[in-house]
Amino acid sequence: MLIKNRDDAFVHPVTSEITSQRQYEGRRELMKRMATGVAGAAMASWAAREAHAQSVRPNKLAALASVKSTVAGAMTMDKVTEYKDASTYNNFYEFGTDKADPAKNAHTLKTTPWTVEVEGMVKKPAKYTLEDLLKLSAQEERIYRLRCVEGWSMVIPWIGYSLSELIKKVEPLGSAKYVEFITQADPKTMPFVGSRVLDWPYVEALRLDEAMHPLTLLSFGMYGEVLPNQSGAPVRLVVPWKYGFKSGKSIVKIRFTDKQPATAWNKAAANEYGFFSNVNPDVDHPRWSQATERRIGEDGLFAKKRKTLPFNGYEAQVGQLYAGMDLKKNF
Ligand SMILES: Nc1nc2c(c(=O)[nH]1)N[C@H]1C(S)=C(S)[C@@H](COP(=O)(O)O)O[C@H]1N2
Ligand SMILES: [Mo]
Repeated sequence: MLIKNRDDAFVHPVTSEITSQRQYEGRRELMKRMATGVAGAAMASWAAREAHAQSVRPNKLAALASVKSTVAGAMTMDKVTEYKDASTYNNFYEFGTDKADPAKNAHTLKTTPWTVEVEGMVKKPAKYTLEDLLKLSAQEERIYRLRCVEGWSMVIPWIGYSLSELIKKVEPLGSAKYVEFITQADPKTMPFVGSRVLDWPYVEALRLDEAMHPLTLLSFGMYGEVLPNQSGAPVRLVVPWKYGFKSGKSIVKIRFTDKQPATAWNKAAANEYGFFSNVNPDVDHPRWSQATERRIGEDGLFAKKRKTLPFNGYEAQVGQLYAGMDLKKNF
């Protein structure tokens, strides 16, 4: 039922899918009755899960737009991944390393109030509240492929605007060469911050020209709704031509610098995760091939693996950024 609503919302993004409080109560009541009635234990646990999903489901935020993107390459004809998969198969190590952990644990993340501090080599450093950020530019829906370095991919209708809109507002100095994204690291609300897998906070970075590229998205929502916590609420980056780990979640600070920042996965294993991390089927990870990928939702017994495309299929848009660079050295 939930999923069907979401598909409708995707096909008709303008159609409101807000459930009225009465309908909502009604549905919960129905599920409770089913759980306590003749349906038995299996149904009871299903209903409990469904009721939980309903209770944590965010409201559609009025500030989220559903205008289809006009940025070249920002839409794909690939089938959109089911919301259920996109929101239950996640990497967000602050909430555990299992793909199912973030959906289970991220309800403790506190997303209000939220501020993003922009600092470093800019003329106009500023502290933005989430509300200010939401209003800073017109939002669009962009359907991007996201390719994880582990060999799976998804297709997600994100909502947000080009990060370049924010960058233009803060006016980087001529000396600024890189943009660093520092994410939330609060041990009180993020149970695995402090685990030894990574150095916290989770930090990622882009070269300034990559950050300015119109495909680089500052995202507040997906599937017509605010981001669920496990997807990086309330604001994250999506850099579709790079491996997923470059897309930092739950960003609290954006810093402009002239030196290449140390990034979380690069610090953890520099030989496995380079600074650029452009999707490249010709450069294997030291422990596995990057030539193919598994599209989440297509993993039946007979599902064929997909060929991974250079720059995740966005080469026409971003290839120029790397003209003359040895992409095997600069992986
Ligand atoms: N803060 C933070 N951001 C993160 C991660 C993380 O562990 N912590 N994981 C990254 C990885 S490895 C991937 S593949 C994507 C996954 O995004 P998704 O769960 O929305 O698909 O988020 C990236 N951003
Ligand atoms: Mo990833």
